[in-house]
Amino acid sequence: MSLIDKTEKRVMMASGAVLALFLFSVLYAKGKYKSDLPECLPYSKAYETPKVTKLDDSTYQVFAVAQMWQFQPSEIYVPVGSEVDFFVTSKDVVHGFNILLKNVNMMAIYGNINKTTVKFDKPGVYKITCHEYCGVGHQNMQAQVIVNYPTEPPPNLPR
Ligand SMILES: [Cu+2]
Repeated sequence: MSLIDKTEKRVMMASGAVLALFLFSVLYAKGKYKSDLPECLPYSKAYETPKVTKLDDSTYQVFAVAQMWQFQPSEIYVPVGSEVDFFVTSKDVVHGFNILLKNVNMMAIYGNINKTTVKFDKPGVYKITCHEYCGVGHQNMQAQVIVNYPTEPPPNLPR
């Protein structure tokens, strides 16, 4: 006679199956949507200085710093087709870092660096919003990524 009840065994098997399905879904989604899961990097003071660095014609690095109640830099200009690495940190409380239409949902945390990579294939203005309540000025906390053609757009393309 077994020490584990039959029903208990079934529940354990079912939990195992759900767990396996969950892990599979996460890995599948990561592959299918080619999502670059946010990473945590070792902290360095250097990331507290907001800046946009051009690595080459289509690769940029942004050190985004959140603080009550603004993001810096507040306007980031990149050409269409750019791949942008965002390194996000906070100077005070926990802020959110959400890029509209780009599936970016991160936290900006004091003493931590979160990194994600975003490819901007279409021109437009992509709003960055703080979506973690951070105090009285929270609703004003916005920035934007402005994605433009590198030079004049071809005449048959809309602006
Ligand atoms: Cu906020």
